[in-house]
Amino acid sequence: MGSILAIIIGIVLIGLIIWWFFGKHQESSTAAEQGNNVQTATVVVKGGYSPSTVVLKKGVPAKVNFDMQDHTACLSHVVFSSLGVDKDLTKKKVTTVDVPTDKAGEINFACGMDMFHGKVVVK
Ligand SMILES: [Cu+2]
Repeated sequence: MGSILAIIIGIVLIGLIIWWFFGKHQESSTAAEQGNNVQTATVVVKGGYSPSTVVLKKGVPAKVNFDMQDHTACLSHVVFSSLGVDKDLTKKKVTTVDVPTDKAGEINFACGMDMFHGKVVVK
């Protein structure tokens, strides 16, 4: 009996690994909340970024809040390499990154090891 169980566990694990690498992960996207000449969006950091895509309006100053709910070293930093931003998310529960919206385009961000990815879309 024990070996059958081990085989089943093995098959499930292999399935999970295949799904992780080749499966089409659902990408969540959220539009920023519009305020008085400011727009804000919150990304929950927990085993990844949720949502992984934030949509910002061009020309409105933007704040993207990273709500840290993860305890792994992997996600402890968020890096916007094109902006030269590298923030330690473990200092505060919520860390705000000011994102420039002067031109339309995509700004990518990632964890400190470049394993988890998200992006900000300005349009
Ligand atoms: Cu990482």
